[in-house]
Amino acid sequence: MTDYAIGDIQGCYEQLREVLAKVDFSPSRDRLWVAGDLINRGPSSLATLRYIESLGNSAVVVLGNHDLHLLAVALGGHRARRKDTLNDILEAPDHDRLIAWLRQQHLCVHDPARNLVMAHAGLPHIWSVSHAVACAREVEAVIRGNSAREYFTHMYGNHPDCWNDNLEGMDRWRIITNYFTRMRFIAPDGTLELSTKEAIDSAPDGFEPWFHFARNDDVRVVFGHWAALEGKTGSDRFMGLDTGCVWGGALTMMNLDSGEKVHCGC
Ligand SMILES: [Mn+2]
Repeated sequence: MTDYAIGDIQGCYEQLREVLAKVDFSPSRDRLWVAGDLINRGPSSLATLRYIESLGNSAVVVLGNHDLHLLAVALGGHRARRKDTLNDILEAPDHDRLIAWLRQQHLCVHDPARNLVMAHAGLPHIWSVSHAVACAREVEAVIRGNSAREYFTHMYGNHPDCWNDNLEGMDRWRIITNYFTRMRFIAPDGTLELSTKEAIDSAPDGFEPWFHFARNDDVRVVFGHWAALEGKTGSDRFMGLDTGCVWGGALTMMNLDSGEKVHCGC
């Protein structure tokens, strides 16, 4: 069995199948870790979602901001945006099943045997792994439960912009969601800066990429979300897999045992 991790697919279904074929991926034998943003912006969101759902236990999936956006449109009364390519999913006969499946996915997964965490945007230095997993489980329960409609209606927003143990309800759910799915630049105290999306050298004053801060552990992190990094973090520990497939870059998949990467141009 080989475990592979893949970055933001964003509906690039053909490239997904191409990169899987390159390693002779077999769901009966191998496992695919998907770092979020399965859908949106690309041409084949529905086919991508159906395929990953069909992998069953052979897929380990965390939700990205685009996946949450689909749920916010489907459940939270938000309108699709002009650049969204979600209509094929919203109008699909198996829409309800796909949405129900998406609601069961994680915000963060931890594999202690591999000393590995996967989250779409990353892991903030202010949280231990166990705290991060506990925070993820809190919001995952909301997404699956009776408060989902309220959560998705009020999910969007940049405030609060910093973690605080005393936060409750929607403010708490929103900041946890933003750490796991939208974070790029962060301040030493954990304050998020969510408007800058460019490369590392564009850090606003007082902020650094989240993976520049020291941690009290040596956990490795697989993440996506930040295409402008072009897969480079300057550290083997922090594995950025979003190489901007949907923007004309490449789809990147990594063998989690060997660290070897396979690419497919888009
Ligand atoms: Mn993203």
